[in-house]
Amino acid sequence: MFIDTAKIYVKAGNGGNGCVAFRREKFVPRGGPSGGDGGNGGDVYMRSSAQLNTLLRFRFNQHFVAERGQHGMGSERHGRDGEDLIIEVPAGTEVFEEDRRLLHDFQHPDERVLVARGGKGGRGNAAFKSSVNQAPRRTEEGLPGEEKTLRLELKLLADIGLIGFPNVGKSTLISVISAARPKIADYPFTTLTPNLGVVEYTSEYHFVVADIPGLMEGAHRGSGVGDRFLRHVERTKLLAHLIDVSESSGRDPLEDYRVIRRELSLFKPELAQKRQILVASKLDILQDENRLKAVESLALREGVPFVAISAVTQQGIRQLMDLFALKLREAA
Ligand SMILES: Nc1nc2c(ncn2[C@@H]2O[C@H](COP(=O)(O)OP(=O)(O)OP(=O)(O)O)[C@@H](O)[C@H]2O)c(=O)[nH]1
Ligand SMILES: [Mg+2]
Repeated sequence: MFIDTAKIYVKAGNGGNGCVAFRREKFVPRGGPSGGDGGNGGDVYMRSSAQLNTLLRFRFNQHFVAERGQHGMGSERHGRDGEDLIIEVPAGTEVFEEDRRLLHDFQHPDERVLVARGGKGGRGNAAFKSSVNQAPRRTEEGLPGEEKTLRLELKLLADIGLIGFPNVGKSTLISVISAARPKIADYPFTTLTPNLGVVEYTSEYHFVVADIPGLMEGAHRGSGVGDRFLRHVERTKLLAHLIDVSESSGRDPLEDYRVIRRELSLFKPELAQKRQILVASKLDILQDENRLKAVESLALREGVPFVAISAVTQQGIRQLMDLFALKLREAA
């Protein structure tokens, strides 16, 4: 399981100090105490969002400090409370205290939890007036807001699953579009366990791609590395089916398509129903253009979005990422 982690520092706002003041009125020689209370410091909350899917944003922003309360003022005016701060995290995030104690497990979107409480504002001298002390000079200081270091953990779920025959270039693709560095080699079944990569489509929008071991005829019965890994793409929103259109596969690309589709439906019909994109790979070493055209018209007939790429020359990679982002938004 691929786990995204982040460490952040949160600090709730300090309370504002109480104020010492006395009324000054024209004909009143000794006015009463009039220092107002300080405002409370802002709290820090965390809220889970269905829109976020990685902790990547915390790589650039690790400090979260809520506003302090305003100090009290004369004429019994109270300081304004500090604004609360809300930190958005992906649903699925677990939040731990420094001692590894679980503070909260955000299982669903729109959960809101207090993680650091703001300091209470101090009372001004007006609050200390009593029958025995008509002119108190006493005030309280605002209390400090809570501060802590939190560790966030998120089990990444893939948005997109890369599937296809062995050796068609799935791992090469994920290494080109993300920071994942899986083993790549010119033999089948190089990949034996799934790899996940985070694609930073824009600074705000990221998605997670899973590269799984290659499939083959009979995979649903356990041939090759079998269908064990198909469950890793069961919860994805989109499948990208890679087909090596070059002669180097030694197979017919159309037949490859049919074999994989059949394996998907034999494994689980719902998988075959999932949204898919057809990706023709290894364009740079393709000789007979008709092989590409055949796959393109197949995609047209099946009504499946289609992109041709070369992970080596990067041709078509941008279009593929645009299509991924577009289809994921449609699926959301
Ligand atoms: N010329 C060319 N070769 C590529 C391209 N993409 C991948 N390859 C080569 O194809 C071979 C297989 O690539 P991998 O990325 O390991 O393929 P895979 O689909 O992950 O294979 P398995 O893990 O075995 O299922 C490697 O030798 C790659 O260098 C491409 O766009 N052009
Ligand atoms: Mg691989």
